[in-house]
Amino acid sequence: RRDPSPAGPPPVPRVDGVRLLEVLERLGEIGADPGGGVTRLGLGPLEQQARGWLAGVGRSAGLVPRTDPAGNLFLRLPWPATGPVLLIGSHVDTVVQGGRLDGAYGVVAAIEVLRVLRAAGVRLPFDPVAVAFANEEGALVQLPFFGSRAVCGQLADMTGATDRSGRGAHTYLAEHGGDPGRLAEAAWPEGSIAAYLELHIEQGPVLERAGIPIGVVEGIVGRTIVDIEVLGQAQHAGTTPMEARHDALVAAAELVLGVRRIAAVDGVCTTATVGFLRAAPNVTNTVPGTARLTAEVRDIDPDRLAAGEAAVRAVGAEVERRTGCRVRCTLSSGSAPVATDPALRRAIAEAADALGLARLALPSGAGHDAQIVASVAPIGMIFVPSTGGISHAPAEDTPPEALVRGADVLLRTVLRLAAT
Ligand code: HGY
Ligand code: MN
Ligand code: MN
Ligand code: MN
Repeated sequence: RRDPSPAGPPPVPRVDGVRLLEVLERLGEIGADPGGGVTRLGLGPLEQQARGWLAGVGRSAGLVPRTDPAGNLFLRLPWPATGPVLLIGSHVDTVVQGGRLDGAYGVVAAIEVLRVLRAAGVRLPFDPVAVAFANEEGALVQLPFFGSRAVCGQLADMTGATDRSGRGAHTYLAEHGGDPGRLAEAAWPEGSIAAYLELHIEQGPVLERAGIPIGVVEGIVGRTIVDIEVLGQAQHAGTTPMEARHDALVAAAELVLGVRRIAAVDGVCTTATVGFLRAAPNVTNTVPGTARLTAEVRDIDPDRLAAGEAAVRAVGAEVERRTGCRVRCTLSSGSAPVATDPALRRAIAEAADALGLARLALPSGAGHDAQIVASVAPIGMIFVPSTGGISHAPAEDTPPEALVRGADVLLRTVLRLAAT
């Protein structure tokens, strides 16, 4: 009989991959579209249902859930706080006909990390708290990052947020688990968040093309959304001569192409997109009288972002001159570009290295709650590859083993931060 080998350091805990994938799968059933994909709009009933279900998952795993007046869900360990809060999470709302991973993955992984910490009885010098921020996408009520803005005390520009029919954020909140009268209480005291970590799918093609499993996010682009209203004249489609028309949809079409050119041809900013367009009265035999569209521009550089917005307004003025339709541009909402924290980037990189996973530093072209939290705390973000680079669509996917790897990097990063 050989002597037992001397006891080495205890094994570093790993996430339960099967459990992680199962929770993600079941969460994806809430708001599942019949034709594939998920529609679970922020501040609506399905986001509330998702939050409630996750609170139940956490509770049965021994975690302590809490929902705040802005509709944010928090889950914490069942013992007294051991220090300042390390917030870990993302969002559970989706765009219309989105995927099952955007946001949801980061929340489910954060909960999995807490379950592992609880089961292993790991005490950290900070208090890890999982969060599902409300209405990150702003797909229904057009104020993206609603929940994270509330946590960061950025309530001022929230008051007028409505859906496209003018129904206010407050009405939605009151109906679906929030409390508009106590919204200010959602703000955390200054200095109470030590750091924020967000794990997310890349939503673009870079990692998959490079064959690299882990992305260390360097920064997040800023975004400006401009609402555009086109006022033409509704007229009879059969009797109005072509040269006598003020066709709002034709003007909108020129706007769509003009906005595209800002980024695609002139390179003023990185992206410029018209994603929403609605003409009225939208009938076959009437020349369209009005149209509404949104132009959003993005860049990691604040000056280029500002130049992108100015270019959108210039395109509007030019189309107005040429078409004789009135074109009104109004700033809808915006977020500034941010950098991630160097120490958190280092911790993520070391976590990936310890797990033997190749990594790549890259910027995020998508917006994330992290960029709002960056105004009050250092932020770090981890990416995993997106199959075909597709997101905000039903085909959004990431191989299961890649999802598990990302969650393990998140867990390792948390443990790493405790050791430094
Ligand atoms: O649109 C975005 O960048 C994000 O997914 N909210
Ligand atoms: Mn998204
Ligand atoms: Mn997201
Ligand atoms: Mn008629």
